[in-house]
Amino acid sequence: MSVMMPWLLLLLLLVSLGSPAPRFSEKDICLLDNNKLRQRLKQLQDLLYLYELQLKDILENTYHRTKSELFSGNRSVQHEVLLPTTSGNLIVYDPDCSSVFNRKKTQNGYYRIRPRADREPFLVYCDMSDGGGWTVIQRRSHGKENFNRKWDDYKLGFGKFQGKNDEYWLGNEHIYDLLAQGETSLKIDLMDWHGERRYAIYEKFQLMNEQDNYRLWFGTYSGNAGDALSGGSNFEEQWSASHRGMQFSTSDKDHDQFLVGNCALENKGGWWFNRCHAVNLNGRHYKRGSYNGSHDNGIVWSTWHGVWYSLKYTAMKIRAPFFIDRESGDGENSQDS
Ligand SMILES: [Ca+2]
Repeated sequence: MSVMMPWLLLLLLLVSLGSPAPRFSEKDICLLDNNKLRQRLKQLQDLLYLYELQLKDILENTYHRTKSELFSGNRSVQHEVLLPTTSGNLIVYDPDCSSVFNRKKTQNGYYRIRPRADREPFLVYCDMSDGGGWTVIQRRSHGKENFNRKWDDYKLGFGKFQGKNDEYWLGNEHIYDLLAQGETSLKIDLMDWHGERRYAIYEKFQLMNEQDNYRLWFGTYSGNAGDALSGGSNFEEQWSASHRGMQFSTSDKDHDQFLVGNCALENKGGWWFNRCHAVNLNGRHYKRGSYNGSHDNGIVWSTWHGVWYSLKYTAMKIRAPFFIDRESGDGENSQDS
């Protein structure tokens, strides 16, 4: 017996264990190569797309160079990085005013927000009082803005977005995008011609999309202005005037429940009319308050001053229900005009 014996056995064992090389047909090999090439192409396309985005970003923004010290092993290395400027073209888009507020921007005013990354940003008034972080979707104050407008204006928004008291409708499409972010509460601030204030809060404020004509849904009411959006106190009023589940109507697109007429035409503004309303914050701005005429077309909140009283100031503002102001967080309701 020699020492070669175990080697020979091992060799034989290895040979017997080794399976024959897989036999691919030419077609299989072609397919494999094809898939590999496709994968590589996909990677390169992704990379190209990424570089295109970066190039676009660099062309559209101002950057400045800065030295950054990095530690590599036990020595520090100077590293040059490109940073966007902190003024001018730096793009910071918040999805809503709560996000603005949380970036410590706590002054009331107009901010550019972008609830949807694939759409353009737009200006909105942020009410940073009253707990902060409110996105204002509608405001009436001096009556100079014309709210008797058609579908497209109400869809895209109108009014002025500069001064503290400017009046506007943010636009159903923008409101829809804001609400699509998650559960939202609506707070409505009201003021009469004596400077007295009331408010109404609705939980789970929702709009359907344009195909459903921005149909309105809302949940539980709280406040001191009365639950006018639900139509009023008695059943008959609720049946004819509740705004729950109503589609949005304008003078040129009548989706109301009033079969023989056009609520938006009579009431001089777009709203979620039933037949016709207990609330219309987009109605005519009558100076003085009490008014009369053939239609109750003022700025109406029926459960406070009735339908023949036109309010002086209104604001509709929205915020996530769980938003807590980090500074105070005491739930105080100091309303701001
Ligand atoms: Ca009608």
